[in-house]
Amino acid sequence: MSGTDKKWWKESVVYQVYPRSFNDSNGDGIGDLNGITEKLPYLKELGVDVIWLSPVYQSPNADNGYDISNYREIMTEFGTMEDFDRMLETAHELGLKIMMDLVVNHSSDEHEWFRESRSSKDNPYRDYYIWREAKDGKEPNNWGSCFGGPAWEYDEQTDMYYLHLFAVKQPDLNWDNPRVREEVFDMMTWWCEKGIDGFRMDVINMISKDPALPDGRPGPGGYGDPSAHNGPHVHEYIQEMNRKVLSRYDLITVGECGGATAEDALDYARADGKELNMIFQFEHVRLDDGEDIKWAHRKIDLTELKQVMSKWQILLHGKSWNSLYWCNHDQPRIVSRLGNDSPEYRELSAKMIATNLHMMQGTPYIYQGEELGMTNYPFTSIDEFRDVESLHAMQELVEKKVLTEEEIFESVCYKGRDNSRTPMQWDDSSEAGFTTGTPWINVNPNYKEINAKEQVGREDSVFHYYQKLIRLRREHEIIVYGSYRLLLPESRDVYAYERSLKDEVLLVVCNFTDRDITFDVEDGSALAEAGKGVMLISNYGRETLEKQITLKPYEAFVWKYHRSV
Ligand code: TEU
Ligand code: CA
Repeated sequence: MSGTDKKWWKESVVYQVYPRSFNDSNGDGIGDLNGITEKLPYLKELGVDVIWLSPVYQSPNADNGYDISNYREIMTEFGTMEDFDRMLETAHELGLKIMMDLVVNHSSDEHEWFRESRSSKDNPYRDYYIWREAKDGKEPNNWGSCFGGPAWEYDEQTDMYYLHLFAVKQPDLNWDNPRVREEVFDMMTWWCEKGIDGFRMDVINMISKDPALPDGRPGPGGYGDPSAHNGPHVHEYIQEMNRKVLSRYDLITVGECGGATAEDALDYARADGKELNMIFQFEHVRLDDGEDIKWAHRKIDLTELKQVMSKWQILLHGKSWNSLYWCNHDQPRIVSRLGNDSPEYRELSAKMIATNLHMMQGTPYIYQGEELGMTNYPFTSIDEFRDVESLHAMQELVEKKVLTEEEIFESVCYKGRDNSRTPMQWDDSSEAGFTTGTPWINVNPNYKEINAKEQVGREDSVFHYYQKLIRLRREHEIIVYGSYRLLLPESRDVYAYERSLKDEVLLVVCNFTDRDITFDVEDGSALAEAGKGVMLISNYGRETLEKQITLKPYEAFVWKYHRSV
């Protein structure tokens, strides 16, 4: 295999479902599998190929399913294994594939392995997790957990500490133990045999820890940064997983790799197919972080965004494969973050941002509600939050005087993960049609204006625009396989780029401002042939191009032409 081979997963569009917030079929306020099955025709109509399901396994929900207590059972609130099988079968009948979330950096502390492991030092499962003695009466090193506090928890029973890079209830599995790896590979094989179509791998670049467990550089909260990314054996373990499981099936695989550089991607998403198909990188969603800290934020600078996106587009072309995403269950809503969620510009800017991403090279991921231009939630009090990360941050950073109460609240409102976890807005009936009961988290009050039913019924909606972007990808090979060139790198207002394949060119132009902007088509792309092309999509109904045009606020269009030689 080489980096330019054609593959179905390069030509696919993925839709992420966060089951807890998608559709509740039995009125308990929690989304479930039967709720998803009911909505598969909606996803078919949108036109996506693959559904990534956030975790549906048995879990005490300390982190909404990212803390798994049994990898072969379905979470009680979500239904039964029969419900799962029916969902999978219905999806396949409709031609939709199902990608499972694989969360194996850690399990729940309620997993049988961990119960055994913590019970005694000589238990056969002891070495399934990472246990260490106290050092000078304290934690074995200075590492902090990603959710705040130390990454070590003291356990009285055996007078030792266990490692948890995330919540206390998410102990890290010990991947250096070959039995752990076999257990994980067996479990993956079991799901593949059921007929699932792929895996999204949670924090997969953190599974191999430096055995010396060295102190990390302390951040603002006082804890050290764990040296857990790209650990010494990470590629060896992923290659073993590939040999023993992935290579035996025709799967789509994406590894979540926070902190990965584009160079790292060439190793994880190798053209020779020995590891994963692609990774989720984080560089573009960290551009509004404060220095060293997620919870201080600044405005995204468009020139920096262009630099980051372009670097990934260019470096991976022909050598690896990109994933393309703005949103997921950990990120705020993109229209509130990078666009303009006022009634006047919400739809226009949502379409513009979508155009910008969907015309790039890579496999696009759409997060539920993004196709409607769903917005951040208007939080007014701490009781409205559910997320372990946000709740912890609000407590800890105030206690440690890193930020004031007002500062952290403002920041969590802007960037907190609950923004994207509010229920899917299906229609304008009570609770947006998500549940007949009381939802586990508030519905965004704007559901009367923003909902699927209204948008499916309206030709110029954000929904129909996404539907068209997806269709274009299927119809124009250049969108999948063409090369990329950034235009006007210095512009702080316009993001314009070209894609090329043989003699075909796509010109993609996006105005990221709420102002009229003059754009010189000739300057931008040496486009003498402008008059002879065709408009593939435009959020203002623009049909033709002149040499100089005035872009309207948040205008986006895609022009396709043949380069004369
Ligand atoms: O996320 C890993 C991760 O590093 C971040 O996205 C994290 O959620 C946080 O936003 C850091 O500030 C994955 C999952 O996507 C996330 O939902 C889980 O909470 C986490 O792993 C632990 O399983
Ligand atoms: Ca339910």
